[in-house]
This record gives sequence, structure tokens and C-alpha cells, in this order.
Amino acid sequence: MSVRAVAAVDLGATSGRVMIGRVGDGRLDLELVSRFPHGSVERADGLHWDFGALYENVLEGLAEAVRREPAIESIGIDSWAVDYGLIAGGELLAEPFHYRDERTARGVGEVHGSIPFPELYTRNGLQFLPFNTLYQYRIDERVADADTALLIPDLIAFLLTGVRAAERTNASTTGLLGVGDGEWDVDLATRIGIPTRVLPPLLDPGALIGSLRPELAERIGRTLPVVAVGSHDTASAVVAVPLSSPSAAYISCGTWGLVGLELTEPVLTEAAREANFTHERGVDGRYRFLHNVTGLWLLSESVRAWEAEDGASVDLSELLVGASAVSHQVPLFDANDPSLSAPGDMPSRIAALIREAGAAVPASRAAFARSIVESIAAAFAETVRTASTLSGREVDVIHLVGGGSLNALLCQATADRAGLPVLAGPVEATALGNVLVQWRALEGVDIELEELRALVAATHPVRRFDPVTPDPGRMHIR
Ligand code: LFR
Repeated sequence: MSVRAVAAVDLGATSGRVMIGRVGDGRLDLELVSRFPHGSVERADGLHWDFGALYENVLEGLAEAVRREPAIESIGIDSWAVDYGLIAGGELLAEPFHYRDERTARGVGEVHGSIPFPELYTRNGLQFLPFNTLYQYRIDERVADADTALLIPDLIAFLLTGVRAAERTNASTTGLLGVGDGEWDVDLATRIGIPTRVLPPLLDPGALIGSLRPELAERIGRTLPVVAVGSHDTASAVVAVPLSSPSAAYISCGTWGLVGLELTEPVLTEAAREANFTHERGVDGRYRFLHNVTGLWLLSESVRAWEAEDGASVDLSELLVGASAVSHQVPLFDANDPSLSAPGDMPSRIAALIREAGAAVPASRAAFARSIVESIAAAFAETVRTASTLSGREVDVIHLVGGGSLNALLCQATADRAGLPVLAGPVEATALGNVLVQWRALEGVDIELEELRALVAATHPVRRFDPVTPDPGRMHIR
């Protein structure tokens, strides 16, 4: 076995990255090639992604990756879920909408009018999120003009290769895949008025999508294959969770905290529906049985508001040092309150929730940040307990991966509130998962997910946070 190199494009809600991954001979590492900020842009018809800039950054990053490492053998792309671009005659019809655009509420009403949510859940197994793609398609008039709808990683793969395909892990977040068979639910699409011609052929992670179009091969420097990975970022992240026990829970924590378990069978109970637990498709046909908790979004949006107020930058790590030093009790609020979903003045909205609950709003920014971190941790712990009850698995450890794993205050608070050890890292789980699935495809041999995870565990040591018990201060924070 020798070391092989691949390029991973990993697009989060606030920044994108291109990385070189090197795997083989016991080695698994990443080299950051480029990191670029991106986010929402307000247009006349609502909130969008600046897709043109995003795509340009991806191309530049790939060209730089090949310059640095000419031995790169393939490209894999992952991003946030649910959002899409519409194609007609090979052209992108319009800039993709951002899932935080508030227009989707109408789509929810119309879809549930045709298919009540309990029936929908038995078909697609998906938690209710107002931005699930099927609600967006329902009210997007441009769908009628489109011949294909492609989720963001599939859209980029199409622009790179000319091949239209839907990678299955991300396709499951549309709400239009059957939870049991992982195929398009054509009957469901038809009932809610989505033309089935827009649904492209499905591919599994590891499959070849196509080769770079000649003009892009020239720009990037080589003809390379684009390989399907777990193109939903959370699916890639879960590949690289070094699960240390069959009863381990995971939290993939970036903008969102995706909290749950990996299962081989769905849990389509009424209790799971009521708890709003999802069955997103994982790599190798696993189920990501999880619930979305609002994650670092609450902190990043607060920092953005404070920066606007000060007209100067606010250092998040300094803020967290201050938050860790707060020794008095801080109030908790519901991190998943829908009022916190849209971009905007986050501190005011959080303060309104705290006031509504009859508590005093923290006076300093440090105490305010502590309140946010404790509230996220409380939601994480509660969701782990629910996942355990619903699945019948006695969770014994929590793996926390992604950007949140660097936040020691959050990791400790999660351990304390869950009463379980938290194993933090790797921080770049998503890019590692992307790289590992490409590597496995290149090797062309059967390698179990567990072996991939063993390689992560051997190369990326975790940081352990044991619950500090008893912690009366924390237990009584209300
Ligand atoms: C995380 C994530 C979540 C999805 C949300 C919106 O980046 O992909 O899994 O629910 O973004 O797409």
C-alpha cells in the first residue's frame, strides 16, 4: 500500500475549504490549500448564496491543490444539505436560495396539506425542518422551467463534469427518498406536484461521477475524476467519527450540532417522530439517526452583531476565555427556538427569550456567551438522552467532532450536563470523511467503515472531557 493523494472540497455555511488529503501506510492527514468565507446575500426575492463566488473559489482552490500536489488522483465535494440549483438546457437558472430564507413556511403548509406530516414521516423518516428541500421545491416557480434539480455538491460536480447525478446521503435530506429503500419516492413527488424529471439518477458514495470537462482540466492543470463522497457534510463527518463503542453517540458541531447515533435499521416510531428525530442516509447504507440542534450559529451571529455595534472585530477565543471565567449562574434558553433561525441581531433575540422566561439578561458579553454555550450544551445533553431512549441503546460516551470540538467550555459543559465523557475531535472530521471515501474508492477493495474509523483514531488523538460531578452550580442553572 502506498500513500495516495486526493482533493477534498468542503463547504460549510460560513466558509469553504479545499484540502489535500494523503492516505496510506498508516497515514491520514490533511493539508489546507485554501479557505474562503462565504455566506448569504440578500436579493430582491430573498436570501441566496453567492454561488458564482463560491464556484470560482472552488476552481481556484482545486488549481492550487494540483499545483502543490501533482499526484492528486481524484476530487470529492461535500457541503451543507437541502439547498439546490435548477438546470435548464445545461445552464443554472438562478442563484440558489439559502435555506434560512423565510419563504419556505408557505411550502410547509402546502405540502402538509397534501400529505400530513405523520404520513410523510413514515415515507421519508425525516425530521421536520422548515427548509427541507421538498418544501422549497413546492413553492419554487422555477422548478417548472427546469429539467434537473441538483443539490449544491451535485451542482458543482455537474459544472465540473457535465454529469447529472444525485449522491444518496445528501439526496436523503430532500425528503423525497424512501426511508426504507433509499430510492426516489416518485409517488410522493407526484402527489406534491414536483415533476419527477427533475430528480437525477442516484449514486452511492464511492461511485465515479465523471471526469473534469476539458476546459476545466486545463484550468485546474489535470484531467481528474470527480468521485461521489458522503456529499452531505454531516455524512462525511460521521464517517470520520472514531466511534469507540457501539453505543457511542456523536455530535457533529459546526453551525449546527447534529446529535445522534449511527444505526443499521430505522426507528420509525411515533415517539421518534414526536421527538423530531431524522433518518438521514449515511455512507454504506447506515442511518444517521439524529436531531438538529442549533450550534455555533448562536455564537457566530452574536459576534457578528457585536462587531457591527462596535465597528471593530470581536475575538471569539477571548470571549470564550471570559465566558469560562464566569462563576455565577447564567440563564438558559431554548437553543432551538425558531426565532433564532434567521440571520440578524442574535443578542436581542436571545435576550427576548431570556426575558420571556422571567430571568435576568446577563450584563456582560462574557456572561452572555456563557449563557449561549450552556444552552447549547443543555440541548446537546437532552438530545443524547432522547436518542438513547428512542433507540434503546445505553449511550456510554459522546464523540464531539467539527469546529465545536475546539471549544473546551462547550465540550466540558456537554460532558457535565450529559453525565458522560466527551471525546473531542477530530476538528476536520468532514474533510477527513470526504478524503477517506475517495481513498477507499481508489483502492477499489472492500474496506469497512470501522477500518476507516480505526485509521482516524490512530492518527487523530481525541481530547477527553470527563463529567465533573456533582456540579450543583451547573445542575441548577435555570
Ligand atoms: C450542517 C448541515 C445539517 C443540515 C444543515 C442545513 O452543515 O448540513 O446537517 O441540516 O446543515 O443544510
